[in-house]
Amino acid sequence: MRFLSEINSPADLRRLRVEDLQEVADEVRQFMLETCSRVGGHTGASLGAVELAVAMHYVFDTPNDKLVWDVGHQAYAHKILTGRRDELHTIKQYGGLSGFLRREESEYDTFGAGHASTSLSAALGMAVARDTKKEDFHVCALIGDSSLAGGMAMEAINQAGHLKTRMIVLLNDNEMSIAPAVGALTRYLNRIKEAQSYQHLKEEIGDTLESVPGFGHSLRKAAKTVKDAIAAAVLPGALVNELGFKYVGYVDGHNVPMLVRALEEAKKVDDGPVIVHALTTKGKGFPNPEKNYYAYHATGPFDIQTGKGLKSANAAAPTYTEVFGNTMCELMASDERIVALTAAMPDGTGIDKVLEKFPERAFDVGIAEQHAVTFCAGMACEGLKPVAAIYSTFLQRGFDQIIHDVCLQNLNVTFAMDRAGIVGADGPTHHGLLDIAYLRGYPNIVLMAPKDEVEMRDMLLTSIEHPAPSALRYPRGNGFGLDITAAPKKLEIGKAEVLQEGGDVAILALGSMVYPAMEAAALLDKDGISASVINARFIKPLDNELILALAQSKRLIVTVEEAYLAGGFGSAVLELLEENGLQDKVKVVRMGVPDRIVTHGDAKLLLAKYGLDADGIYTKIKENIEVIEDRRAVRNRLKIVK
Ligand SMILES: Cc1ncc(C[n+]2csc(CCOP(=O)(O)OP(=O)(O)O)c2C)c(N)n1
Repeated sequence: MRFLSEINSPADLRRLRVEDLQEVADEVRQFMLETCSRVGGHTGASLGAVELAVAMHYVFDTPNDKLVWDVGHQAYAHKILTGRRDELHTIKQYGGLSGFLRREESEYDTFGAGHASTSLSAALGMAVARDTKKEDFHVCALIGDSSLAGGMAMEAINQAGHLKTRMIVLLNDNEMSIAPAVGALTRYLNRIKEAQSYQHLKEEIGDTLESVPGFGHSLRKAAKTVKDAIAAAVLPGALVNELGFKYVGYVDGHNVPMLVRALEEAKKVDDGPVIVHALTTKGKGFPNPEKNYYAYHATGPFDIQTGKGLKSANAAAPTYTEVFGNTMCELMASDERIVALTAAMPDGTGIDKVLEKFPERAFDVGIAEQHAVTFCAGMACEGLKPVAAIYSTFLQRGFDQIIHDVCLQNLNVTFAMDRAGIVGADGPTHHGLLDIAYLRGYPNIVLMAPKDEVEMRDMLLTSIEHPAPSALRYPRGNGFGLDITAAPKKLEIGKAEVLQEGGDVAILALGSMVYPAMEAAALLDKDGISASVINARFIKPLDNELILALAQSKRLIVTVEEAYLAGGFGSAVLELLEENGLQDKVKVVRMGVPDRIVTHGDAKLLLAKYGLDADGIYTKIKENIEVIEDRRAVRNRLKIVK
């Protein structure tokens, strides 16, 4: 590497000549490919933004000038150029670099990211702070075409255009979200491109007409007027101007000198916001020529020659996501009122299958979770049965809509919350640990968590058939490989499942924690402690009758959930006991995630860290029960540790 090995900060990059930058970008791309082929990552997204990162760090005086990245999944080149090159191989691993941006990780990460569409608001905030403090630096936000369509970004455009704040938006337009970009804004951006091409064509035609002897000038004039009229109608750049933004573009987002020129032009605009429109190709340079766009966005380790994934071909059990997608197809085939929805995650949620099979009853609304929820509410008002498949973490965006539009009006909307719990490598921005807390506190909603994929099918049917709001939460990853050929059946709402009866302690386990609880009970049994294991199934409503009976008959109840403890399932159990005056009758120990930010890394490891596995449950119960040996009795006596 002629240049890259000497670039330890953007200042090193800025010492180079513009003519050398394309080679720098090539080296960055090669380095990224070599690293990602070994450790995986958001390979495709980041490969597409290599030249953008090089140009931005060249043109802007970072970190004095502020670069704000949207989502942050495309920022690997930024990490490489800002002193993190040698750590890139640790990306997304426990103790390693974050897969997104974190202020604690680097002074060049000016704003944390992970969820989409935040960059323009944050950048505008920084620009306004700069002006308020009478400071002088540039602020440049980089945002993808799909994230630009997110509600927050639109709201920021509205305010930036109104305030006329000096800031730069670099639009990374690859016509892709994770799947192909959808929506009217995508069409609009395409029209800008068409109009720009037309502008170039017009200039060429103009020159040709000019050269016609005798008539040249007047012909050109006429052509100009007619064509300008057409241009005004089709030139969607006008809309950009109407909103108070200047527009530079479009430019080839893989041509560094051109990008440098465009950004230099944008820097000169000092009376308001400006958009630089760069066209890029997602996965640029990825070795596999096959157009597999899902593979381009994020990859595991791959063969650097062929681009083929290196994951073992072991036949793993189907994921919850796959089972969900297939079950939706089954249920939709027999009930025409069921409609399905994803917010820009068709493959991630399993809705891709539904979109294929029932294109007229399935919707990809783009990165628009808030809209998605109220859109479902509207459909439910008219008798449809919408199922919104949204990751637990992204549904946080739709909180008020769930309350105000769905629950308050008691509408039949089902929220299928994939990736509930600890998700692993994507880390704190993506863990789905809050859904119980944010959904439990308002009337009308039924909230449940299946212990396995069979129960997930049952819960999906139960939710859809329940004429009111409901949500089911299920984890990332594989199910247990159970037989799922039986038709889903409706469950009784608010009824838990007693899996094992035991006298000493009751383990109330939720969702993903049910099987580990069974294993823990088996370990306890060897130590002479007999445990009841209850599959809670419902967080709301709780199985009051069962829990109150347990409180009367047991001296220790342990609740286990893969969620934040604050406001969680265990809290609900405690509240129930308190409401019934039983809080002093039984000791309750809650297991879950404490009030800490959970880092990124292997999910198993993180779960173990918080005691959320069989060993952890076993150990916790042992800490709370003292076995007092009694040789004369059939069974040892047990003492609850106060
Ligand atoms: C609120 C939210 N919803 C969904 C996602 C999942 N997600 C991550 S990247 C992405 C696509 C972003 O597309 P775009 O902005 O065009 O950037 P590109 O990946 O094409 O560079 C999506 C949907 C997210 N990060 N945040």
